[in-house]
Order: sequence, then structure tokens, then C-alpha cells
Amino acid sequence: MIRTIATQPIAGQKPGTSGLRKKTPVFMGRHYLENFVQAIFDVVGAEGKTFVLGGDGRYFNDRAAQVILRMAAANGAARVIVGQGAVLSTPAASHLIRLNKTDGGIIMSASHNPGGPEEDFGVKFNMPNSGPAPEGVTEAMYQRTTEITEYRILEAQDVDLGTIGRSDLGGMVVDVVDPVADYADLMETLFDFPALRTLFAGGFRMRMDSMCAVTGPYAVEILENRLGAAPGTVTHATPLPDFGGMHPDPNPTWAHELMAEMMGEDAPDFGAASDGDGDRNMVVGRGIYVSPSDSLAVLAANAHLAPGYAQGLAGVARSMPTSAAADRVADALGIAKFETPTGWKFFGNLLDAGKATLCGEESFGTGSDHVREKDGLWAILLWLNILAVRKQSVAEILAEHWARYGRNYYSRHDFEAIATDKADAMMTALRASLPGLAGQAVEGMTIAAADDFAYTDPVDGSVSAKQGVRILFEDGSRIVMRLSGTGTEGATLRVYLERYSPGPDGLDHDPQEALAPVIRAAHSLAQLEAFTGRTAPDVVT
Ligand code: VG1
Ligand code: CO
Repeated sequence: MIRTIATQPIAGQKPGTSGLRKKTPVFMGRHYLENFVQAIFDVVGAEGKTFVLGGDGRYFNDRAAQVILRMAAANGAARVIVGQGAVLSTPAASHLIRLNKTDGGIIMSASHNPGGPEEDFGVKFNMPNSGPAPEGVTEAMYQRTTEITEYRILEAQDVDLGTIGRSDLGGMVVDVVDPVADYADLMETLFDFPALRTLFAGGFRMRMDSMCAVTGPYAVEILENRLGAAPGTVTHATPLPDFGGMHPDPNPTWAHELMAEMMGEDAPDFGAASDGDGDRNMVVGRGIYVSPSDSLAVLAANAHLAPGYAQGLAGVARSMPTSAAADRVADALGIAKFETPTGWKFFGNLLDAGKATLCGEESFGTGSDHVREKDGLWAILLWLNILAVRKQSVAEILAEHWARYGRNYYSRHDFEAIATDKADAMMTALRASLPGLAGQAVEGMTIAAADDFAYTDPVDGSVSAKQGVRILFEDGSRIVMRLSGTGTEGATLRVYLERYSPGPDGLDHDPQEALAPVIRAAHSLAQLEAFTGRTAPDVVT
């Protein structure tokens, strides 16, 4: 029986950089999930439609899936394709939307945020193109949450999501599918699996840290079962509702076990990690960390070595705070380059229009037109494919890359859990100071230009303003500052720092040392300590 439940708007259901993320107890609160899901269906329409549903398996994933299924049925959906156990990595969900040509999908994830009863949960909607809903759509969903008066839900027993197969839920078809198989098959079409099998058979050693999050089963199937990497190559391979207490954010701070192994005596040839929902990747060579901006540039320069990209790239897109290393490759290849605001949703149109083939963000996100999300395991496999063809180490590949293109020294400093009013005051003052900055000298560097990044989508003409403060120096150095749109506690200030060294000398400095004057300039221009009381970042990547 379908019930219509009276409800009231709940404040703050505004999706951020990637969907609606809140503390789990907030999401579990009365009508919280229901209101947001009804707002999704009210905006996109559910009648007669087919959706994909899955999540990263974090705490509340299983219960939320049952609620979403009953609401989909009550709203007239024809069919929902669910990953077994209500689990799908974000890129696998994106692939299933494309493969089955569905009307979109709902992904339950707070991505790289910790999970558990007191940690974070999230929900986002992906469009029929399989990418995250663009701003116009998420804004409409938010508006809907501010005026909602009722939601619809079927009264029914839980669907058995543990068993693959088809069932009926109040007239709606529920197809429970293997979360891994289709995704692994897609990877086989893009990469040279026989060459990768030969690589591993030849003694190549790898460590993959799945951080107790969703990629464990995917990585075991692809790396160990299909490619023959040694059993145990994948660590923390069992997804847990609280990620085993780990913070599933693949960066040197949170993936410290992997870092220690890769920098240690008996380091394997290649190391990698992925995040809560499997769309991020960190790549590490023996004794050398690859910054995500450099990773994008190296992948762009070498993608043609993998079968799926042998025909070359149409273009490369990066988020604005990502370093310009990829631009240099695009220029050398004579292909298009794009600079978008932070968040994967801004790449969707470029990918759909065939303008860009590879996309990347400095936040450990890399992907291509094979899906409409960033894709952690995809990036790791592309690196492996390149290593297999070039028969060089990660360190050698990076050194050759920098020698050819110069090096964009790059780092991001995060200042977490700042009181929101203090962070807002700092950004307001910084924005107000921008018009007078050009021509000023700081730390021996002259400011060439300063603005607040605005983006006009080249495909649909939509404009997104206030996407981050940029301070550009005459020597090519750059400071970018913006507040995070994925956090759930106070404000997180992200300071992005970049300095270009053309070589041939000065290509092997420590990034923090190379960037020292830029870091000092950022602190003084933003009056960071005066506004926030902070002198040092919480996380450096
Ligand atoms: C962060 C990253 C951004 C990324 C987003 C979602 O957003 O900076 O590059 O697209 O997370 O990634 P913000 O607004 O906190 O800076 V994920 O893996 O959390 O979906
Ligand atoms: Co993620």
C-alpha cells in the first residue's frame, strides 16, 4: 500500500560540491532522507522510469537503500537496478546508468568523508548521462526541499538485496546485480589486460590500499583474479560500515600505511589507494609520491599507450585549482584544454560533447569519457598500462616528464573545522581586496592579476560565479583559495599553491620548500592567522 506522509521542510538540504552530505545522525533523523529523496523525484520525475541505486556501503547505506526503493515504487518508478548488498562504487554506478541507459541513479555516499554512526552520510543524484546533476538541477532539488509538504512511500517488507536476481516491489521491478562484473568488463575494454598479466607474471609487485572502503571487491577481482597480481596485493580489502575507523581519503596523510611501505626498504614497484566510494585515487612509485596534478599530466601525455585511448585525446579538462601541468601537455599535443570549477559535475558537458577525453582534479580525482564520474581504479589501471608499455619506474617517468615540460610545483593546504563565521569573514575581506592587488609585490613576486573565478560552460552557456579566489603572479606562480563544499563540520579552507620551474635545473626540490614564498604570500594576503587563528594546515597534499 502506498502511503502519503505529511512532512515539513527541513532547513539546510542544499547539495554541495557533490550531493547532500551531513552527519549520519542528521540523515537518520525524522523525515530527513525521505524529504530529500522526494525532492529528487519531484524534480526529475519517477513515473515509469528506471534508476540505478547503490552506495559505498557505509553505515546506514543498507537502511537508506530500502527507504529509497520503497519511495521509488510509491512514486511510480518502473525499475531499479541495485548493486548486491546495496553496494556500488561511484564509477560503477555511473557505468551501470550508461550501460542500461537508465533515467539516472541515486548514489549513497559521503565519499572521502569518514563513515559510521557519528560520522558522515550522503546522497546524490546522477543524470541519464550518468554524471552528477548539474547546479541547475541540484538547486531545483534544494528549492523543492524548502516547500515540501508530503512524501510517498510504499508499505512493504525489505527487499532481499543480498541475492542477485529480480523481484517485485509493489509493481516495481528490482534487479539486484553483481556490483563488480560489468565494471571489470568495461576495464578490460580500455586496457591491455594481457600485457598487464605479463607484467605481474614477470614479478612486478604492487600494493593497493582499499582503505576498508568500496573498492576492495573491485580491486581483488581486477588486480588479483583477472590480472594475476599476488594474493594479498589488495589490503584493507573488506568494505566495512565504518571503514574500520580509517579516514578513506587517499592522500599521504590518511593513507599513511601505504606511504610508509612505498617509502620503505622493500617497497613494491607501484602503490595506489582509493577513497570511500572509489572515485579517487592516489598513486605512489617506489620512493616517490605522484601529486594528482602531475598524475593527470602524465596520464594525458601517455594515454595513447592504452588500447582505449590509442586514437588520441580530444582534449584535457582540469578543475581551476588543479595545476597547469596538464595544460602544457595539451599544448604540446595540440589538443583542447579546459579549466572548470571544482567538482566533477562541471566536466559532464565537455565529456558528452566530445570536447574532452581526460579530466582531472588536484583532489586525487582522474577520469575519462568511459563514465561520467572520476574513477579511482581506472586511473590506477591506466598507470599500470603505461608502466607495462614503457617498462620504466614511476620515478623515471616523472623525471622524464618534468625534463620535457618543466615542473609545476604544487601543494594544497587544508585548514579544517574553522568556525564558519571566521572563514566567511576572511574570504569576504580577501574578495574585497582583489581589485587593488594587481601590481603589488609580495615575497619578491609581483601580482599580475587577482579575481574570483567564474565559469561559462562552453556547451550550454550556464555561468557559475564565485568559484574560488585566484591570485596570479608575474612569474607564473599562483595562489587559489576557496571554502570546501563537502565538509560537514564548520568550514574547511583550501589553499592551493603553485610555482612553475621550467628546468633543466631545479626540478627535484621538495615541493614545500619550492613553494615557501608562495605559502608565505598566501598567509599574508589573506591575513589567515588574524582571521582564523591558524598558522599551520591540518592536511597537506
Ligand atoms: C572536494 C574536492 C573536489 C571533489 C569533491 C568531491 O570538494 O576538492 O575536487 O570533486 O571533493 O569528491 P570540496 O568542495 O570539499 O573542495 V568526492 O571523492 O568527495 O565525491
Ligand atoms: Co569519492
